Amino acid sequence: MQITAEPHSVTLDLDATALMVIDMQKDFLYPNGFGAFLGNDVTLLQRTIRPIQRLLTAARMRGLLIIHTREGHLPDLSDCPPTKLDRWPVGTRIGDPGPMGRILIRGEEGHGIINEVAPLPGEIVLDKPGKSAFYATDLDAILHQHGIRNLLITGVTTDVCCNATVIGANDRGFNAIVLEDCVSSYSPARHAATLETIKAQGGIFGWVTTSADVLHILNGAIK
Ligand code: C5J
Repeated sequence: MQITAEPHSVTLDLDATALMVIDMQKDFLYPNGFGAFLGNDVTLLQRTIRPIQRLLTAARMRGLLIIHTREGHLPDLSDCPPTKLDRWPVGTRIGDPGPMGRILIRGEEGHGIINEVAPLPGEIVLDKPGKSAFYATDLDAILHQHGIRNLLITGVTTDVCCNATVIGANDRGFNAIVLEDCVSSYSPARHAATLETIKAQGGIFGWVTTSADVLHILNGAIK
């Protein structure tokens, strides 16, 4: 099936396609989360919630593999490299007490996925210590096991974890198709620049499309 995208349309075999919902965590999206505590405008991220909900519904109906990710670390921080700790002032570091529990620590309230796009039982929830969903996770093996070649990329933030995952996917031979209304950044400028880079030079890292284009295909293909 051909899907409208930039820089050019892309063939999508739905049986070889997974929906990735990246880091839709309370700490990033809720007004009482860590992102807001740092002064970010979380409403910029919240605009992704409705389109992701619609996609999840259609993907579940079509039987697509759905993979949710969460960025976070073990309580003893043994999986957290110094590069993720040292650059920020004490009080705003991973593991410090935040408004919704210890910042980006597995099991804390803020680390959880927002209620609006909560995973259903049986859906994969991948805990990742890095920005890329491929780093120190079983993602590559999971995708091969399920015969997946295409990844529909949604979640937050466009410029950090979504982008790192797109680049990781491209390097490993997976097609990354980013849904522009389903990803967002605390910075509209970085969001736009990231999408521009992904689709530059004939699709150097992947493709950019919209949820409407994907829903059109998914809803026409419900089994
Ligand atoms: C994500 C971040 N998920 N911005 N993390 O993008 O630190």
